[in-house]
Amino acid sequence: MHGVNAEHRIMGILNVTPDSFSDGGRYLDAAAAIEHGLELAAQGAAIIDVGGESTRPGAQAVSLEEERRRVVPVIEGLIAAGVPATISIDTSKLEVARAALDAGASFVNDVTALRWAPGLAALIAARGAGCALVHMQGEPRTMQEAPRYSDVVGEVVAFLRERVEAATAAGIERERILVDPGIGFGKTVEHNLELLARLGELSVLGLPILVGTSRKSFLGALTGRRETDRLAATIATNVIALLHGASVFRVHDVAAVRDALAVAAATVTRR
Ligand code: PMM
Repeated sequence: MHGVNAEHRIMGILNVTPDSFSDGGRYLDAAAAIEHGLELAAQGAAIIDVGGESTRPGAQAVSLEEERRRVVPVIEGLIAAGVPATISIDTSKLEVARAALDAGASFVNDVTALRWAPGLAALIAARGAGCALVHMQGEPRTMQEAPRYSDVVGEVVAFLRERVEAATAAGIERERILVDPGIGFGKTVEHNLELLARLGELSVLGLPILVGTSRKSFLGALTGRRETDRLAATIATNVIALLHGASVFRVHDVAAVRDALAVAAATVTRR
């Protein structure tokens, strides 16, 4: 194994959407969402990823006003409560990112890798914020219809290299960038598994690797489990990702994944 990073961090998922991947709208109420975010931090999440628009396959787009209305009170509430975590905003919209940064977020998780919103890269640079650059083939509404690659890992690496160059050219500091293969974003089960098995190849980019496998549908395809019963499968993929050099893990179930990664990291450092 190369590039194993014992100093890993967990990014806890706080979806403030009625149709989110697995939370089923439980956190649409701002007070409940703030409470859940504080709980994720207490369980060991170093980053809380607040999202107001679902990017699950086939999801409908949300208006700018609605997305902002969902996320801003939650970020303000977490900051007011002194949450001991970095707040990340999961958005592809310039205005939502700006409002979130104004409210106290300091990281932008854009699944379009700063391709869709002109000015978003410049905003992140001007604020000195961090960002995740995520690989996606196609767009969320249709990306799972016919994903196709000749070499999925090579294409993901080339894409991320180009996006890192674009981000740094816009003034974002390299030290503030995470790269993410975009598990499930325009990928078949086979593509996702190949990316996990060869994740270490992303280390050529020289940047920390973020992975998001939590409860995703390829885990359902492999286990036959529904979304809320995929914790064991989620843990397996996160341990695999850690062994292949990932250092940030985006998950719903922070406490369980934290324990699994603590054991995995403590073991690999003794090799
Ligand atoms: N996956 C989802 C949403 N945002 N962001 C990053 N950086 N990486 C991911 O893999 C990712 C993401 C979809 O999952 P959700 O609907 O459970 O949030």
